[in-house]
Amino acid sequence: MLVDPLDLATWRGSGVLLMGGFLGPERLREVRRWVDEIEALPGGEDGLLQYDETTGDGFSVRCRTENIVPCHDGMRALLTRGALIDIASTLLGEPAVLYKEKINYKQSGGAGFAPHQDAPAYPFVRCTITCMIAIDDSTTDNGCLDIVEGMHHDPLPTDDVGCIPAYLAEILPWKSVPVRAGSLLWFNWYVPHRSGANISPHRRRAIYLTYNAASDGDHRHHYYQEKRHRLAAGTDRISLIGHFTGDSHVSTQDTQESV
Ligand SMILES: O=C(O)CCC(=O)C(=O)O
Repeated sequence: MLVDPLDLATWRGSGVLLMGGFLGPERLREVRRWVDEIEALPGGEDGLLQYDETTGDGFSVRCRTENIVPCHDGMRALLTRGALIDIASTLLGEPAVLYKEKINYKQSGGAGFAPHQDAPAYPFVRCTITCMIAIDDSTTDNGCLDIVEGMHHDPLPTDDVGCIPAYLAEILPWKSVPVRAGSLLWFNWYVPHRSGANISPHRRRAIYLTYNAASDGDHRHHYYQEKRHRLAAGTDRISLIGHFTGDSHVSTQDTQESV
């Protein structure tokens, strides 16, 4: 899939690009099956990072998986070859390389994310762009992203956990961005974003792929080493910044209770 030149103007002007219908119905079914397989894998296998959260009603549920590429052939092919990397390269204006990948599951009752830019969480590179692949319809009820368009050129101040301070977040012009399952939402690392809890009865899964320009180097391995190192000191964080508003913990179990 190529990015049409008009959309490139939207991308450059806003730092955000919605691309509908990337995964057709059959491909979406296949990717959903992969997501189910990955969610059920035990943490630690081939470096897989599994994170759970305790929801308000006391259930421990999977909230995030990272470092998927070494563990899943189908996902590795989808994320590192073909159309997605081609689009990432077009949007970056030069060849792209995968920086990191994750699935956020946002189960029913799952928590949201505080206002943040991605830049403080992604060391070693000058810029990243992220692609959200909606695995389920992402809606205002189940915690779709809210973003601020046109603020994609500069870093904003951060609070003590690396997020956008409340005094600033409350005056930004947030816009909710529902995304249909199978569609893509691209945004660059300075785009302010946040999301609410999932107050619907159904899960809202999304894959997030982050790419950097190959001229900045291939840092995927380095990033995961750094993440393990920085988060080794007994923290329950799921990221290098403290944006997740839920009660998270690294998964130590092979199986989990489900809602
Ligand atoms: O999945 C979401 O609701 C938001 C995710 C997000 O902003 C992040 O993982 O950095």
